[in-house]
Amino acid sequence: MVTRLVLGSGAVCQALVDRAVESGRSLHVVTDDAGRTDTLRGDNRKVTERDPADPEELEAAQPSAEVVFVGSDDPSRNAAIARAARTVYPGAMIVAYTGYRPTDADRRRIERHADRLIDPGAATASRVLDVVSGETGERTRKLRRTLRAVDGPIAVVAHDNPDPDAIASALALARLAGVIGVDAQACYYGEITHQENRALVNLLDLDLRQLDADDPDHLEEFAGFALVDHSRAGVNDQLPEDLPIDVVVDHHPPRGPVDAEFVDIRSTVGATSTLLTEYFAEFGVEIDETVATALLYGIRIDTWDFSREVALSDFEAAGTLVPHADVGLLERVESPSISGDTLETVAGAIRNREQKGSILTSFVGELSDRDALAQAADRLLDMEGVTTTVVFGLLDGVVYVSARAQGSELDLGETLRLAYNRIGSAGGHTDMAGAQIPVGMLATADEDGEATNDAIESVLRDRFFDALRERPFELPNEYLSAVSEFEFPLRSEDGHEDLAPEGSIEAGSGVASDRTPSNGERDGGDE
Ligand SMILES: [Mn+2]
Repeated sequence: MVTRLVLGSGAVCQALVDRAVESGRSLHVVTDDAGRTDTLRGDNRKVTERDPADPEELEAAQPSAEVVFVGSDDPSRNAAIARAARTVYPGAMIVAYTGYRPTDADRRRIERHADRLIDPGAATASRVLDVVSGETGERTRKLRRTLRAVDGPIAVVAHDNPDPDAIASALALARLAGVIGVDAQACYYGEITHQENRALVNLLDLDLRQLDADDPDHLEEFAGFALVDHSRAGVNDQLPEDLPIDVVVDHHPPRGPVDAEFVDIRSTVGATSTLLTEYFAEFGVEIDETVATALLYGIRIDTWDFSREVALSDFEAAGTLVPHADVGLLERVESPSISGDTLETVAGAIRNREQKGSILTSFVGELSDRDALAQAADRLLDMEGVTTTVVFGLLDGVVYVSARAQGSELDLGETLRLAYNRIGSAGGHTDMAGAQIPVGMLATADEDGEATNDAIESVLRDRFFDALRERPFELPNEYLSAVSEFEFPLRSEDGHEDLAPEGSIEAGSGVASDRTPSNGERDGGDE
């Protein structure tokens, strides 16, 4: 059994412990914070009161561990704990939280001993909890181990007549294997017939091997096999049914038993390419332009340009890929329903988003095309848990606002009028509204009418939330809690409300809200 160890105490530790226990994982918490041990105690967890920064005490508390999370609120304390953990558990996967307001030096000291650093400012709440709850770390560790265990080249096989998602995933997994020193080749049976898919392969000059099932010896040279975008040998590929499979990465629910050393099937995401994009981040490998372009195309095709079966992680993956991808090349591959400019705007909106409850706001900076803003507001509305989107962008000295709502009781047109009519013009319907505000009208502008993006963003965001607050009688509870969360971004248990560094509101509020059963509220609100 994998031993999961949590060292330290604090709001993030508490959230992690609660979450892990909910999902049935057992944990061992070692902390010298006597005041915390009571709140940490409960089912499926052991709490030992010892100093985790002292190697001897740590070893006495827990002689061995596979996954270690370092999570106190204090950066220098986390550095000391990470060092002790590395001494006692040299082979463990160590995930360390930086704590609040880490200096660069703190960060470097923690990084020296940790495999992964969780930064409250950079990471989104869901990501932090996913990583610290150990799921992602363990998955990555196991994939690495499985690939490395293969003695010889691995064939990464796409399904027959592969589509862009299968092609990109095969290529990406082969690349990842290569990075950790394992020889691998992206392969497929059948034909790449679709004209756009051929164009993709040719324009990116993709290194794919076509396998020939009629040649009895064609698998001889491979020592291992991985399947992407499908999950069973002999089903939708021409491999022998009884061939031992090492790795499966897929997003389709399997129709029968899947037998492989490592299986990662997540049918909640829209594309296998999304999963591969995450592995690049988890492996700490920079995505090159070819792979990024192919993966982005894979996600777009499988989610119909983010309009169907799209999950939050698909958006996040696209947001990660766009800066690395050759978006112009994709426009030569096909005539997409979403232009390159729009895609950049949508990706920017995803990267800059802030979510308070179910309300998502984002400032995308300079626009090349007004229509892109409306499309961004539309597409972000498909994100899980989002019922309202408000997106801001700048064009020729005017700030444009596009807002969308779905399944909410909010009157967007009214809210935007209330928020922006005095400084610009605003209007629209309950579920779709917009506004235009000359930058010179914003109080933050100097004499030349110039204002920084940050200032514009905070003025517009504040006005929107102020307008929401002025109409409490129409707001369901969800919005009220979203608004108060916005004002008090982090409520740690010992009452410190000012611990969060600027820019960490997202992670802080996510951790706090994760402890309340917001799903129930949402379901109620939707009815
Ligand atoms: Mn797919």
